[in-house]
Amino acid sequence: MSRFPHDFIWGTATAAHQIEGGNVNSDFWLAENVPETIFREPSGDACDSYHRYPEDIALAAELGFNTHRFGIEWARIEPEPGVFSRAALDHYLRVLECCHAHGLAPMVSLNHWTVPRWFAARGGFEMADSPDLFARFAEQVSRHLGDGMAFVTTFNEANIQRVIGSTFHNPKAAPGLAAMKQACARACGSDRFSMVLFATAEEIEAQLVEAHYRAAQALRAGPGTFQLGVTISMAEVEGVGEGNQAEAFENDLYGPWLDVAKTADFVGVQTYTRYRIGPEGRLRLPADAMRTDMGYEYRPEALEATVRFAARRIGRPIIVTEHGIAAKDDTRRVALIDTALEGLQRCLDDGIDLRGYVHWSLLDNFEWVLGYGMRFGLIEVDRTSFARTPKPSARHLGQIARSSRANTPSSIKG
Ligand code: IFM
Repeated sequence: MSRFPHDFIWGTATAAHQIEGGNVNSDFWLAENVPETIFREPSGDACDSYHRYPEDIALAAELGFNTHRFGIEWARIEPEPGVFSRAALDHYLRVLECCHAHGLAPMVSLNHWTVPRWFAARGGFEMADSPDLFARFAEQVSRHLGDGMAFVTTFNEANIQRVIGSTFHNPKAAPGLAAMKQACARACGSDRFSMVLFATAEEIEAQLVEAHYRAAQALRAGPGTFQLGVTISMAEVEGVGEGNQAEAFENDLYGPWLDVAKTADFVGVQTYTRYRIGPEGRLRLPADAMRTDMGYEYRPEALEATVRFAARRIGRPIIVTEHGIAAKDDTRRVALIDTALEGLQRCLDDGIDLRGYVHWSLLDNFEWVLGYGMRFGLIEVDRTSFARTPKPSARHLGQIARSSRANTPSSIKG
């Protein structure tokens, strides 16, 4: 495993809402708690990382990583429109300082799907002025936190509406979703409630693209020398049979985001599986296919395929900003990591500008509508005591990171 460059980025990823706990002012908190919710369970205290982040960061460093990806929560930073919480910004400043103190380069997600409740209730990113509001938030982040960040990404899986649209907007699921959104709107005294994860690309994508550019501008105008990227949910897309629709499928999956990524310092590749596409569209998985606990195909080779795709179609430096597996059986995580990293080594051997690998996730956490049943973590979290217990996969990946690394990346400050 020592053929990785000595300054390769080795990290683990988290997201604010999935680990912090008590994110009461966010749109998701409300959606999880209305009687009409489609969530299996509410996020509640999550991993209590809002308070336990020093332990998380120390553990990541001790395991051997040199980068820590985490989200900052807009709902905490701007609890009311135009009202910015100094205390919340200071909290994230302490998180950044903690990363530096442990030799971890902070990789900050500006948006990992959650937004303030007030923003959702005014129409979220469906509104024409939403890019202004997102840029105003980015400007505050830049001013207070810009100096401490090594990497920043605007939207997490910017194309997510295209990826899961069919899951939530199909005729079977749609009534439940509509009822939940109506209940949230009612609770806010509004006639609308728009969430990033549950909107369609038609409704919000144009504003998201604009918001990305406006936020990037605000961030670049402020302090700091961080690298700025956008992350994209990517899957290996395999065409099957003559006349297959793989190319059309791919175009539809990524929409404008490949072009957007061409303007960023790096593209964040996030990969979990493969889609096989025939002449009539996506093929069903055969009954005997190997699956992850999420139900989709277990396909470690998909990461190499998507990194090669990103290199070919985007041509910017690449960081794998998420990759992992929902698996109660941790030996599957070790196997996934080993096979995927072999593929990444082949990419490097072929001269692809791949800068790093950030594993999803540091901790077992709140997997959105599926709740806490899905175990993506390198570290187990006791749901009552919040005790953290590294799994063998954590030591395994940490050891790979440590042994391949003589120096920390040049972008680490402090
Ligand atoms: O948990 C999610 C994360 O929030 C975004 N990418 C995929 C992960 C696993 O499903």
